[in-house]
Amino acid sequence: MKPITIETITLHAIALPFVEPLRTSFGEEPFKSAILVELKTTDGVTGWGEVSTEIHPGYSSETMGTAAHVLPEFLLPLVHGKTVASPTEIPQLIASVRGHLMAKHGLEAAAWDAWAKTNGIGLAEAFAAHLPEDHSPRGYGTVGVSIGIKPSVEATCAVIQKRIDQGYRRIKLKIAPGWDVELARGVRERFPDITLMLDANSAYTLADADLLKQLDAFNLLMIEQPLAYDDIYEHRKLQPQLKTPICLDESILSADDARMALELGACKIINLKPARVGGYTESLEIYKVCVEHGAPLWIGGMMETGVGRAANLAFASLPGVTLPCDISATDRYFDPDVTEPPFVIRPDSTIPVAAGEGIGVQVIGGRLHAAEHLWHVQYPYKTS
Ligand code: OSB
Ligand code: MG
Repeated sequence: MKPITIETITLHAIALPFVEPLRTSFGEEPFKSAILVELKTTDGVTGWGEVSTEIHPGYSSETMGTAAHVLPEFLLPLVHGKTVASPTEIPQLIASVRGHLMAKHGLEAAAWDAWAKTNGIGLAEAFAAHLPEDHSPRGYGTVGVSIGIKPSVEATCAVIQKRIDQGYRRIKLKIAPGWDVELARGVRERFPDITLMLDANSAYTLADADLLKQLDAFNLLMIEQPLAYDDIYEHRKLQPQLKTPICLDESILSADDARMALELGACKIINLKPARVGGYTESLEIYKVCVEHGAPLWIGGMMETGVGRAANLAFASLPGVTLPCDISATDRYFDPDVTEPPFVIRPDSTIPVAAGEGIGVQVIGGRLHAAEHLWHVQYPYKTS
């Protein structure tokens, strides 16, 4: 495999209107925000990565503001002019910066795309090149859809029906205190057979164990992140009280966290968001931990643009990703996205990995500029 030498990196802060925003237990973002990382190598190859930070420090402590500060000030100088034989060398180059995992992820992702393109392979093959031979990519990801908090159970059921009609075979509903047991009961009555799961985004405490136990009645695939965003210990106390498997999202920032959570019994399933754990190098380590433990694994999402979604879908095509992923079709998120071609859901709830080298989708210049303009109109003080 050929190495890459990083010549220039350009950051694009963008805002994109959502087709349907996602209300969670911590609120709703006004539009999709991200910093797209454009990396050029000395061979003239361009790689793209997505820093999928939000405006508010609700899901993550990182924001558009922290990423716009840390990338140019601290991270980019550490990689400028550097040659790497593989993108898996990027984390050690930037290890002197603590935290800022989403910013690091976007930078590393751009290097993955450039490296795969330099070597004439798709991103899924690039990931598989760092795994044992029996982990060849499948060419598609099995996916579901995440539905936000709606004004009523009726309104939620209408969206579920629309998503089922589009081909989604796994439905995830956001919950919050007061929007949980009655929601699950109402949806189950209306849809007795769908694969259903809930995501609490850390809205409960151990004192709510009796309420959470009531959710066992609804045959849920899992409940995601019921307790605190930085907790493993109390999830370990909750899991034995529930029949429903707990899946950890916010609490898992590294392969060490995943190992600890699985071995302690704090969860039975891992949600792997490459953005949350600092990139695909750490994601590959988490993947290996899950394979080793026989733990079900799926890829979560940050409502990514086509840049981030293409790479996550490539990762989701690896055979150790065993459950449907939060990677939906383009028309669930944006009209239009900043990339072409769009991702389209098939009737069996799969999305094919984009064909071609690297991420396999093209960034459309005019749409990128429009999205940059919208960001600067909304948040002129955040980036230059
Ligand atoms: O908890 O999974 C989450 C989006 C923003 C912040 C947190 C979460 C989400 C999603 C997005 O659920 C799902 C998607 O990208 O389709
Ligand atoms: Mg989640």
